[in-house]
Parts: sequence; structure tokens; C-alpha cells
Amino acid sequence: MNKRTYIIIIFTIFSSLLFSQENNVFIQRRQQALEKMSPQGLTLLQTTHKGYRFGFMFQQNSNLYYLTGMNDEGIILILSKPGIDFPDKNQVAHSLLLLDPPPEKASEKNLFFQLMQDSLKFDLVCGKRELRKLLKSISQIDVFYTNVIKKNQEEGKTILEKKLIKFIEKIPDVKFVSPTKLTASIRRIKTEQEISSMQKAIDITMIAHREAFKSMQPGIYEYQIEAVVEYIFKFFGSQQLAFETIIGAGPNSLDLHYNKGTRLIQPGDIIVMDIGCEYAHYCADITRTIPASGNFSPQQKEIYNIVLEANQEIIKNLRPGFTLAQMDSVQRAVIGKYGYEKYVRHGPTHYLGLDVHDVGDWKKPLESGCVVTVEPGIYIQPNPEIANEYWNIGVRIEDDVLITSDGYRVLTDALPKTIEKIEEIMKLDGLGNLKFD
Ligand SMILES: [Mn+2]
Repeated sequence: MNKRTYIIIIFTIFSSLLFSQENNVFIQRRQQALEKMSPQGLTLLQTTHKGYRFGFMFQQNSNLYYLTGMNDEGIILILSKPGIDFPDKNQVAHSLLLLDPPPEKASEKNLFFQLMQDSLKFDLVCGKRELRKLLKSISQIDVFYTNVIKKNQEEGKTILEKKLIKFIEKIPDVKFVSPTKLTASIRRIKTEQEISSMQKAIDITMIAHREAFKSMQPGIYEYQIEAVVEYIFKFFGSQQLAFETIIGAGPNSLDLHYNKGTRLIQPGDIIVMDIGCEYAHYCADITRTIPASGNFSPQQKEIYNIVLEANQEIIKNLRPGFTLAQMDSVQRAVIGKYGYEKYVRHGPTHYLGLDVHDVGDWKKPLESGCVVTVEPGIYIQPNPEIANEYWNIGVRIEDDVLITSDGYRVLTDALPKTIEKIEEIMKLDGLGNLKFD
């Protein structure tokens, strides 16, 4: 046995042990996506950056990750429903992966491609240079599922996009469809593995919330609480934000997507903290609303408890068959009962998963395995119809909930949300109380 054969055998045994079980999931997902494609359909997905902020690590495009399990930059996935014919290879390939080998493997790239192909179970793995050749062997496409180009997009084209546009122009009547069409219904139902990744992201985000409760005080800037939150994320092993951290104090509590963080927190402020990290690609999304001084004012208490009642009432109703529209009806019924319905500004839910606003049919009744947020809110702009003690009170309370076969499981259950518990935790010292000599 020569050295090369020996290395191949060792690598194959090692990689099949390492990847086999996990890989089956991705092979199965590619198979499901292929089944959903139209008869002459072609899917082409390439790496796009999903990263949110400098200082956090690269994160793969969600659909591409979902179908490959790969977090590498610069990869291209091709799925062909009719298959791409390779006369010289004597095979028809339905699933193909294009990537360039790392520099240290460049001299043995054919061996590298072969090993990747065998361990990841693609019909073909080859270099990105082969793209032109591959496209040439495709004569007919009815639907093109891609995240690379949109029809008529002219500006800011990459080399890949230029190649594809040239190729597409030769095909008459091709329809462009988002690749999410192929993955959404599968991604909507989470596996045990996905739920455990989400739970880990949620656990870290709950620690960050507790630390923010303890650190909150008048006289510091919103961005200092943001720093505490993101320190905890990184320290506990999250490499990416699920979305831009929202710490909105006083009037900023009314701004649903506020992330400037520049306000000096005032004693009477209420602060909406809508935060979430990612873990193993899966997102957490949790909101708590707390008073700057550690004690809610009577008006803040009143509004807070109405939102809390809406949050709890929606959760109580969750089970397979319940709809997202019904969740909104519950929010409006509870808040309306107290006369605050006109201060409701958004629906109380979205799917959660690889993306923070995850894919999935909004009209379909909930099923076991769906994960949704429950996030009712009241936002009172300064206005003459209400006493000024209520002005600039924004309250949102958001939990992440898994739908189970007989009801629900609140994945964020360990994070307190009653006024008593929040005020109690706020008495403790946190990172925000650090003093330097
Ligand atoms: Mn949310």
C-alpha cells in the first residue's frame, strides 16, 4: 500500500465517522429541496455574508447552511432537477458543490475534491472555475432558484453574476424564484438538534438579560448596557448577533428598531431591551423592559402588567392548530380591554430559527416543531389624550416558544418577567457597576 492510498483510507474512515450521522440530515434536506423543484429547475446558492457587526465571526447564508451544513466562505451549491450530464464522468449529477481548495491542498486538488465528494455525499465536488463548463451543459431551465442575481439587476455585478447573466440571457422564459420557496416549509418545523442549538442561544441571551438587569442605572449610556450584553454573548461562546442589539431608553423605548445607543439614561426612563445572540447558526430573540432606577413608576407598572397579561394569555393558547392571526387577536383583546389598543404597533409574533425573522407560512396553523416569538407591546407617544406621566412609555415582553404535540414549551421560561422578580434582580450588582481606580 503506498502512502497516498493509506492517507485516503485513514481520511475516509475518519471523515465517515465524523460526518456520517450529521451529514445524513443535509443529504436528506437536499433531497427534499430537489423534490420540490420544478421539472427543469436549477438552484444556485452562493455564500453571502449574514454577519451583523465588525468583531463577530463569519456566518453563512441560512439556506446554504441548511442544505450543506458548511460555514465556509466562497462556496457554491448547485441542485439540478433533471441532472447535469457528464459524458466523460459517465454520470448525471443532481447535487454539486463548487469551492476552491485551501492553498495547502492546491497541489492535490483532485484528491481533495474526491474526498469532499465522498464524505459530504455530493454527486460532484469541483473547483469554481468549472462553473462555466457546468452551465454550458445545461440547455433548458424553467425555474431558476437563486440568491445570486435578480432579473434586470445591472449594477454592482460580481464576476459570478456576470457569468450567470450571460448564461441566463440565452434561456428563454426562465422564471426567477427565491430559494426560500424550496426550504421554508422544511425549515418551519425544527428537529431536536435545531431546538437544542436554539436553546443554547436562548440560555446565553438569558444570562445577558440578567446581567443587563443588574447593570442598569441612571447616568450611564445605552451603549454601555449594549457592551455588557455583547460581552456576555461572546464570553459564553456565541460568535454572532442574531440582530442588532436594541437598548432603547425613555423616548427610544418607542422606536421598534432603535440601535443607536447614544442616550444617557435618565432616572425616570423605562428601557426596552430586545436582544439575541446566535449559537451554531440558530437565533434567540428575547425582550425585557425594565426601569432605569430599579423601580417601576405607577404608570409604568400599569402598562407593564397589561403587556404581561397579553404575553401570558397568548402563550396559554398556543398549541397545534392555533394561528398567528389568532395570536394577534388575543394581543388586541387583552390590551383593548384596558383601552390601550391604539398604542399597539405590531403583531405579537414571528417564526424563529436560522434567521431571527425565520421563514415559514404565516397563514398555516401552528404545528408541533414550530418555534415562534410571543411579543406583545404598548408604545405611548407624547400626546394630549393621555396624562404626561404615561408619555414615552414603551413596553414589550418577548418570549420564545416551541409548539409541542399537546401545547407548548416556553424556551425562555427561566428568565423572570414579573415586576417583583425584575426589581429584585436589579438590586444586585452587575458588570455595569465595575469601577476602575
Ligand atoms: Mn422578535
